Amino acid sequence: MATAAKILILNGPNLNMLGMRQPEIYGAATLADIEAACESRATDLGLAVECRQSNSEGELVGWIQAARGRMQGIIINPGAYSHTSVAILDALLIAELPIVEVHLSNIHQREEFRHHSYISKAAQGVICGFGARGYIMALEALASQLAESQDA
Ligand code: CA2
Repeated sequence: MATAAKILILNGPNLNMLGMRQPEIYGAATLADIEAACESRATDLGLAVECRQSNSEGELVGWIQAARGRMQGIIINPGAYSHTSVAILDALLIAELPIVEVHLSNIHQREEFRHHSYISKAAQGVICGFGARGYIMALEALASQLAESQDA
């Protein structure tokens, strides 16, 4: 049996606080809930996931660099670094992997400074506004794309 494709799921600053404050914006699920749901859906889809969260830009860059050649895709919610980080953008471009950017909230309905994401330039697609379900949608998108590329 072929080994399962591996997807790195990265969450940026403050997302470790999910479920504790501002549920009207970010939902009631904790990061542990989201990661458990991703692990379960990934198993159904024949994928393996590695989930990591950091409040540090450098740590996120290090994990993206390490994913090159080891992972088959990246799902990333860069949190506030979406709106500031050329370093994370560059790391994602270097990774040469399919990347899906996820935001829990619809960043386009929020303050103007959240409307632009540096990360989107490296992303194949962006999912925002669907809450925790966005991560599952991202996994499903990568699974069908990986299956298509294996068939080709
Ligand atoms: O909507 C998203 O997923 C965001 O990436 C979340 C970031 C925000 O800076 C982006 O503009 C959009 C913030 C994450 C903060 O998470 C919190 C968790 C619990 C309580 C308060 C904030």
